Amino acid sequence: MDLSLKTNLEKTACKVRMGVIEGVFNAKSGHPGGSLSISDVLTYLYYVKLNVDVTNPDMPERDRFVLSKGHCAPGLYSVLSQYGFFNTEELKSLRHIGALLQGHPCIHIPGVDMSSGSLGQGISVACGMALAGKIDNADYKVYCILGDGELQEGQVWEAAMFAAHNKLDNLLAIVDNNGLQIDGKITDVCSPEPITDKFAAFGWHVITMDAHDFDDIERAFDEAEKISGKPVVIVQKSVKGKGVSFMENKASWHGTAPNKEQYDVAMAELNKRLSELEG
Ligand SMILES: Cc1ncc(C[n+]2csc(CCOP(=O)(O)OP(=O)(O)O)c2C)c(N)n1
Repeated sequence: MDLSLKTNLEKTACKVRMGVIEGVFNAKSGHPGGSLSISDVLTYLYYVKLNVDVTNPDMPERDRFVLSKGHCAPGLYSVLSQYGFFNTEELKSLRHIGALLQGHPCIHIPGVDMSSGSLGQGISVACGMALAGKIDNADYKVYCILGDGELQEGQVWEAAMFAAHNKLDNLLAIVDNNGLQIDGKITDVCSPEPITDKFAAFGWHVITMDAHDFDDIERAFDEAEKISGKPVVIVQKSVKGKGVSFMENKASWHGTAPNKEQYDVAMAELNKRLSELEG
């Protein structure tokens, strides 16, 4: 990847992470861990891949994005605000009564294509959007992020079967394989492993990538672009809480907001990282 593009993406992802912390801190609730693990791929999607227009969020030919693990709304809201769908100030009223940004993505928010939060449903809707695109001969693509804990939902596998049956090669799913869910390791609670073999058995083209390395992200998305005749899934190896040292790899940060002291430490770390990138 071009070095200046890579640095710019890293800087943006850092700002996306700051927005996540800002949001959950001000809400005093919300989901930082799984938002931080998808901050890089969200940044890549919005700044490199998705054909979307902030001045026309409902543009019919836009690429669609569904956050199937809807509890990670702080990550989605943060990237949407960075990209310009709405003001970053909105993040400070996350989850407040009457505010634009509620705890889970809602379709009335500019840039949000689907309300989500009930795990398993988002990928099913994404399949429907992709099938509609095929029927309409439209050339938009549908992107969908799922959690690895979310794979415990039976509905995910109905959708997986449906997507392969209908040869939905305009659908790209990304599984955020951070290895943790609300109350511990996915492999202790109810293991969805081997994730790659399962999707392959369901008829998908499977790609793996390092979720926090933009060179590898580009490689994976480039490979996905070349596949036709079947849906594609990218299983990204990620770190829950990535970018905030005390949140990394800790299930306890799944749905907990930082207090003022923790907020200050997190922001200081992210600011330091941003300054390093800005050289
Ligand atoms: C149908 C349904 N059951 C339960 C929940 C409650 N819930 C919210 S997040 C979560 C764990 C999800 O784990 P994972 O998909 O791995 O998310 P991540 O670690 O990426 O945040 C659960 C069970 C839900 N949102 N929907």
